[in-house]
Amino acid sequence: MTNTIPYDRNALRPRWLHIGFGAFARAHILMVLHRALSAPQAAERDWGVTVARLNSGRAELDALEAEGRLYHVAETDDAGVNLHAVAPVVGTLHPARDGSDAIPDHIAAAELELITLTITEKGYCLADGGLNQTDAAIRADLDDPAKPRSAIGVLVEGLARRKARGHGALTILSCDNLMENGHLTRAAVTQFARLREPELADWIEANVAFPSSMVDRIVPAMTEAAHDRLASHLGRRDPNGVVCEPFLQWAIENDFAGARPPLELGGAQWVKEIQPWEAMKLRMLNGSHSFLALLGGIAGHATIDACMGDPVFARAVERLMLEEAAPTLPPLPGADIPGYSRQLLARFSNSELKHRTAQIASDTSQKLPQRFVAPISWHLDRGGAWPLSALVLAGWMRWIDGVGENGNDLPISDPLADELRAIAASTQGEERVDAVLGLRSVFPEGLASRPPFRAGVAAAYDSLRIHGARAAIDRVLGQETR
Ligand code: CS2
Repeated sequence: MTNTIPYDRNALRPRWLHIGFGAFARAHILMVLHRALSAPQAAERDWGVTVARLNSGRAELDALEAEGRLYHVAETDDAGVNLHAVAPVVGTLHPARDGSDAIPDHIAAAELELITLTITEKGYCLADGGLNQTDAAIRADLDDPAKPRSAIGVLVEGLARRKARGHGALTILSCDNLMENGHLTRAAVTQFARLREPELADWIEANVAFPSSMVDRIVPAMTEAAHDRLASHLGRRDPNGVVCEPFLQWAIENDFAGARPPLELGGAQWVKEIQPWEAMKLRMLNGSHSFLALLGGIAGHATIDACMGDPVFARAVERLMLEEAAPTLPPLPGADIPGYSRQLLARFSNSELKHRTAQIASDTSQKLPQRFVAPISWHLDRGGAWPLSALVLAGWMRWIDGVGENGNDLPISDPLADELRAIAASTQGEERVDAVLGLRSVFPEGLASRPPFRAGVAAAYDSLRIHGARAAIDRVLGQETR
């Protein structure tokens, strides 16, 4: 049954703007606020959120308005379903519907205190830990800053208007799967601002906080089948409804510019040092996801739970976590790594989610750096073994052929799609390995130029080509790795 809303929606004020109203934000960011507002001990019950999309998604926002700004989240696993009506949204914004001034003006409003972002890795337009000044969207926004289209351009234009109106402190909180996502957001925003006007960059440095955060909840993109499953619980279709797992975690660096919502009442944790949390989640959960998605997809598994039903994949992913990811992690007092990995294996096996391998394999060029570059470098520095990580990189090289081992489609959806297709069309074997490892935005020179790195990846790619994904993994499992 849907629970009733335990807070007064009329009391909510637009103190918070969320950019990127996708499935993840609905089931995680807004859900945490919903829980916090619902907590009987909540003192502040006026944190309302305006939700925005920048490009696609206008129809979803229109549908949300039509539904009275309310949507449903079904938390589900093999034990059952918990259905929630989620209602902290107080407004919606889309440039194509509301004009290009709407979001920047909203950022300038005195009442706004917090902006959260789920714009995916590529939304930050980063290169080498800072702004990618050659990115086409960034160039276009620098040429016409008052009509921005990129998230960074929109944030900076909003902050310029906020400065002009004399309104102060604001917090911008990144909720994407990047290491030190707050620092990266600060770098992208202030560098863009400095290219526009140095004074604006100085103002941002003095007035805006960019805490980092680690977010975790598995929320597959909604499919027709998922909408049908949700409707079977809800009794009707909800265009903005989401199906997700029961697990939720949000660790947030306690570094806000002003007031902060009582997110701890919704399950979030305020932490001093975020890096160990980020590293643990990105390398253990997300790294394993890329392993299962790429190699499982190649082997013909359509979903993560199907991979987990295959004993070779299930054993391999546990070993990847415990032997290749865990040793590389910075210390996190109190962390129970074996328990965390057992919990991850159970989460991946959730057969209600139908999390598509092809979805996780999208944007792999944006994901590999934070999931694998540091762990592999760690092993190379110490002469450690990283054969399963090598297979992930090899899997990406194989994925771009576009067809899996069962004749299944392997879609290439990636900001580097054109380069990847060109590499796939013109290279094989060692040449393919060198061409992919030559993608500098993915593999930094310092790693790509290390002979044992290239040799490890080339051997994995060979094994994958000769034996196929499952047998290549099985051969690694059968070996003594140290
Ligand atoms: C996944 C993540 O698509 C992906 O790359 O690894 O979206 C993952 O489901 C979340 O980070 C879980 O918190």
